[in-house]
Amino acid sequence: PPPVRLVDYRPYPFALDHVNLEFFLEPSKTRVRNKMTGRRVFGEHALMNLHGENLKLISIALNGHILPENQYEQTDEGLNIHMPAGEFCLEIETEISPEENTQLSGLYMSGGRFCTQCEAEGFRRITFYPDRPDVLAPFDVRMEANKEKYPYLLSNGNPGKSGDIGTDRHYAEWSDPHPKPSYLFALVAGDFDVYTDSFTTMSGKETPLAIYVDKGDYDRCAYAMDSLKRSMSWDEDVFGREYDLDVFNIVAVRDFNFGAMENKGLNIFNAAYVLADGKTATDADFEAIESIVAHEYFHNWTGNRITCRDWFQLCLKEGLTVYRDQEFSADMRSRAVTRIKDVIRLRARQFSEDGGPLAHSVRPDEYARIDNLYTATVYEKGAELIRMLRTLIGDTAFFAGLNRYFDTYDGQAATIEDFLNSFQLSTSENIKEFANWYSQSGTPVVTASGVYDSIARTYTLTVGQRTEPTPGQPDKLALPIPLRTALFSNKGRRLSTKLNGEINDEHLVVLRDFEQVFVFTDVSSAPIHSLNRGFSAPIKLKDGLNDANRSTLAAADNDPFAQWEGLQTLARGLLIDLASNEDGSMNDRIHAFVDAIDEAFTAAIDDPAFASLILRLPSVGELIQDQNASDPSKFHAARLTLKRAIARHIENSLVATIQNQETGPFDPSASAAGRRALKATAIDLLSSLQNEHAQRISDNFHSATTMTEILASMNALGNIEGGGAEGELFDNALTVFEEKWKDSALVMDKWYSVQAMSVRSDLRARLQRLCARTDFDLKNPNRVRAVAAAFAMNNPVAFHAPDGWGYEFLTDIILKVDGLNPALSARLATAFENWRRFSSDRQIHAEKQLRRLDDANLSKNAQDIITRALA
Ligand code: HT7
Ligand code: ZN
Repeated sequence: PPPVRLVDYRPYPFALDHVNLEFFLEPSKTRVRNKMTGRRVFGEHALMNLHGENLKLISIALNGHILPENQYEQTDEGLNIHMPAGEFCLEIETEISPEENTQLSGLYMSGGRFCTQCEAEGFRRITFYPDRPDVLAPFDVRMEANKEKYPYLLSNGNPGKSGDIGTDRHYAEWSDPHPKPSYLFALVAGDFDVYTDSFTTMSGKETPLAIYVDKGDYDRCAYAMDSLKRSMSWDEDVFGREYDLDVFNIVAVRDFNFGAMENKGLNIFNAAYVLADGKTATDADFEAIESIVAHEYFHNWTGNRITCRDWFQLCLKEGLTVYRDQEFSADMRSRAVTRIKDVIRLRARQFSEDGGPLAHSVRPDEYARIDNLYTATVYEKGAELIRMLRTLIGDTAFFAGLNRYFDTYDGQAATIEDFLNSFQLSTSENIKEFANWYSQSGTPVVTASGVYDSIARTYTLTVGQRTEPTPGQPDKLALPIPLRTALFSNKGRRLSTKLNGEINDEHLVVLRDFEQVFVFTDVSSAPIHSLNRGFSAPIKLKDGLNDANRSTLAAADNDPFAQWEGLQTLARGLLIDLASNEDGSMNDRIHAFVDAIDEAFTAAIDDPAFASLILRLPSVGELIQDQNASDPSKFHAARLTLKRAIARHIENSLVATIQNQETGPFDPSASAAGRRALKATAIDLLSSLQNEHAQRISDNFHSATTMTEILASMNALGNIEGGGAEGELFDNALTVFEEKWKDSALVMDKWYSVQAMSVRSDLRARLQRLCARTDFDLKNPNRVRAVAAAFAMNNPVAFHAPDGWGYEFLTDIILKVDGLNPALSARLATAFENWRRFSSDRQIHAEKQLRRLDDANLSKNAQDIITRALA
């Protein structure tokens, strides 16, 4: 089918004034009565197009009369109805089968409960409807179901009447006064444990809050609830946004394609991002819960109150909301550590997307399948654009622009143009060129070089930008790139200098052309430049510095991000060279690097979360991004060499860190998590010394009291490559873990993942065994991802095995999943996105599997990814 194009956008000719939905819930046959009242807004003879998919049509009535068949036509996409002029009341009854819905889009069953997922185009799988984000209406919902099996009946908005029907059935009504698009509709019916609390909003309104979870999970809700209350309070304090309904509900479900969904007043979550306690969740889990609960809550304003005109504008809500959740996490935790983690994630996921065949702009102008547009580019790069905008126009104009946007577009479906215009009206900066960041794909590469004139005391910094061609965009524009810049003396002292008439020890250099020269004056000594501090722009920087300069910056820079970045750049260069030099000629550089790491690590020891990041080396995935014909196993070997050098150098300190036992009750705070993060890093580094510390790590596994440490130890044992005794330690740990947690699906997902990420030689057989287990459920996305995504995304050595078995293994899973859940199979297929970057032997194997997928007559979602990957 032809792609959907932004230029083809046309407003809908009808407006809906009200939608009334009635559900008669049964797993195999649910009846849906949909009554829409509205009117034609323009176009005299317009047909009314209603989307519909997998629906059994029972009846249609228009203005109280059954509609004769010649007044409408049913197509593969839905219904087209000949409408009279003026107002209408359209009533449609359909039947659906939630229990047969394995796609997890529309109304489906999860763990015996009814739940929905309507974004992006799931509502059309519930009833015939203009399922597009620019058609907004207030909804009233009535649900009827068996009372014993489904005691809780929930939907959007505020609760209304409820009561019994006969002896075994009951009903509940909900009313959402805020006009919303269909993708924000939600319904849940089932039996739950309910964790309640309340929040008093800034205008003094007490709002009941509830989290609905599987029976038995009540004790694992406290952190999510606390995160929710902190999010509500933060959104008032920082963005002035108040909650606007009488209640706020969250439901956790086991089977979900994504992290969570921001349905108005009724957020539905993947249980993995709600449930946590000190025994079963890692610190990463706690951090993710805090961030996702906040993200979905923040959507109430950025996404729900103001929504997207069409799906091309997805970044309007997602980029802005990710930016808001990142700022929230930065305020709740360490700002520097949060920023570093955000950048690691951006580099791992977005930069690789932007540099391969799936590259697309933050606001694309066409797409084949909407589900495949929920990408790191739309989300993470979208957030970076908001951050850059704030840097460019300053805090005052930024918040003025946002408030203008909220005031102007509240209750509407908006575009990126509307959004940017709100800022343009609030700043004297011209942000016209900034819009190009939304339409141009690819990651700009920025180069810098400087010349010092000791007589004139000037430093002339020449900065250039270039963006490689991406699919459909051979020629690139110069983008406005804000680079926070400081100059340091070669002794590591930050220099106060003058740029554009302003004296400061940090300047904002805005690169607008392909090449530009910036002259700093009053420069007291030959400087070393520190550019893109805080990662002020999502670019790749070739800073023109040598290793000695970078070591100086790493030791001296007062900006923790810049310090960390200095070490990462050193490490990246070293690892890339190490991967192609196996003759020991690199020893001096390795020693110098290890000394730099040691110095920075020692200086950071009072901030364990940051110290653990100092010890982190760029991942294999990051290293291969700018390489061609690369062999991932060589990068893995290079990392291992460097990890060993670091581990040997600070071995005593690492051992002491591991021996530091936690006491007292579990503390989920960022500082306690930081201590555990350092311990996990110490375990990982010591495991690089192979069996020397295997017993110590195994002992740590058995004595550890937190999931973070337990998993770090298991991961480490799984990464000690030899067979023999260490293999037994790994297997023994797995057995103990399984025995303890076999009844907890979310914990067992971790057990699956640890194995899928192991580099041990028995991995292939192990994976086959895992997939043959009865609890390896292809219908459960968390379980499938625990094996397939963990393997393909986090185990580059095995996934890119020289004989191609890793590619074949993933392909086998994609083929099995696709018939059940196309959104999931398509996402798994993205693991092949950079197949052309690898050595020719790998390319041959990858292409063979891609062709296998291409020939398999897969879903449109998966086919879209495969076609683009092969193009
Ligand atoms: N806005 C939500 C997106 C989402 C989604 C998209 C496609 C398929 C399933 C989905 N579940 C949720 C999530 C968010 O960004 O908050
Ligand atoms: Zn979102």
